[in-house]
Amino acid sequence: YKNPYYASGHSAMVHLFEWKWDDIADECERFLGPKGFGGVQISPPNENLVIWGKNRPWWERYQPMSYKLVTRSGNEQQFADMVRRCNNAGVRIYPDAIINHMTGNDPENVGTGGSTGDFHNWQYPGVPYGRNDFNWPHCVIGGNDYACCADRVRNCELAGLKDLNQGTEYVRDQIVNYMNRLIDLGVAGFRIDAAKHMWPGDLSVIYSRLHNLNTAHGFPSGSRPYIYQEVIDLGGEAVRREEYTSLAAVTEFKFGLELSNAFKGNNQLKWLSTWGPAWGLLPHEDALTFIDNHDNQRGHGAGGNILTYKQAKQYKAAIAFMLAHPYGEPQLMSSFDFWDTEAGPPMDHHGNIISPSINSDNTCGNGWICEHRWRPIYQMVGFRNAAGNTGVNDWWDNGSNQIAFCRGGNAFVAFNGDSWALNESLQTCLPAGTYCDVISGEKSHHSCTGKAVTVGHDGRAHISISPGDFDMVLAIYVGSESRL
Ligand code: AAO
Repeated sequence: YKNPYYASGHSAMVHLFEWKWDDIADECERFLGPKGFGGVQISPPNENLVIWGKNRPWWERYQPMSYKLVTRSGNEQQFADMVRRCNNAGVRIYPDAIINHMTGNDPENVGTGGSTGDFHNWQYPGVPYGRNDFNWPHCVIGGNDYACCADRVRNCELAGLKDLNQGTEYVRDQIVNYMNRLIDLGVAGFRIDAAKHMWPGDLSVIYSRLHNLNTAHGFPSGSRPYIYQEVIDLGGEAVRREEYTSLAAVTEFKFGLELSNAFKGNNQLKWLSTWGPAWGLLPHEDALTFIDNHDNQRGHGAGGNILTYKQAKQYKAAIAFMLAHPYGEPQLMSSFDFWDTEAGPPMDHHGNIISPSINSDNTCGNGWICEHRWRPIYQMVGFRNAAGNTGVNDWWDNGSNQIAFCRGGNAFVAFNGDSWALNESLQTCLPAGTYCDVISGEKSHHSCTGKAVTVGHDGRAHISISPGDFDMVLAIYVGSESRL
């Protein structure tokens, strides 16, 4: 469950938060596949409660009404079409699986697929679920429970959301059937929402009953789904992430916190020479890594103190470090613009999601940020693919916030987080030649639109990044030569 089964030569996953299936299919073909992205995390594909009372907030999708594949993102046929087209483009699909709970006690009770419910009586006829399928006696997780009481974290309701009992065979069957339908349609794995709130033993049974990935979609026979479980563990809680790593991968929330801290200037970049488990992070193969996610970019979940698209220069540098470094399985966030932390995606007055528009410089419009289309970000996916499974070598730092390292003999990156210029002759480990920095520009007609770096026969090159530069990063790799 720890192999994402990316197509060869592809890496890194992007969360296309609240995107429509048709738009994701287009994006796989026109951008993600050609740029070498490995996969897409999609918003929950199953029917959710429609919440007009809060003007269709983004979080209505975390309140399931049934396992019918009908949401604002599209219907079952559009879902199937997206998975097929993305797999053909070499891009895998990972749905967000909401299997811990159903809805809260909202006064509205109709879902995106037309299912209704009677929440005060735990009735969800669209599945169907009834009172016996939920944990009993009824209780709600309190803020103090996280520190003391693992049983309450798992048996009581998260934020008042009706808490399914995954210990019963009937509930397991409904969940397994739902996930297997998605696997048969060609998905490569799942994010397990709120995994902390489910018993590892129950999850283990559910995972063991999942089908192998569909060979008709290009997966090797016998492939198990890639599973990454959402467990927020910054330390000091009754439930620990290690309880889940024997089952599958886990979201590593310390990763984004530490890198945000460093790239905001609160911890010197030179310390990143030991980046990885030495920082208290999970073992490499257990960690799904990211800077921000859809919760903490807006103060939900592990909240606050995280770099997001709103601090673009530092954010791009933190993302570049994540993609340049071999540790972890990186995931990128692709957001819609927001100020109101509860607001849903760009939508018309019927509540239909408005598609992103695509500008000539690759960026998006119509209220979509599309961080994954920012040049320094997508170019670093290319860097990661060129680096392959090499390690970090030839680490250099100035004793402060200027750092640089190589990935084998294929790729070189430098960062300047100091308030003075980086101007050094450094070992790049690359064959002699002239390379285009993929951060300040790109290769175009045998020349560079940004900085050009000339590597000598000893592998050394003059590297300069001044504090006034648009980005604090410089990156070159075998493949970014100005002439080939
Ligand atoms: C909505 C309304 C609620 C209403 C509810 C039911 O907002 O007012 O009661 O409906 O009617 C999302 C939204 C929720 C929304 C929900 C359903 O975020 O606001 O509720 O949809 O529509 C915990 C869970 C974690 C969860 C996170 C939000 O452990 O699994 O809360 N994330 C996922 C999704 C998320 C989604 C759900 C789960 C539900 O990613 O989008 O909710 O499907 C501590 C614990 C964490 C805990 C947080 C927040 O964190 O460790 O496990 O996350 O508290 O309660 C420091 C600490 C850090 C701590 C944090 C906050 O940073 O270091 O550990 O402070 O105290």
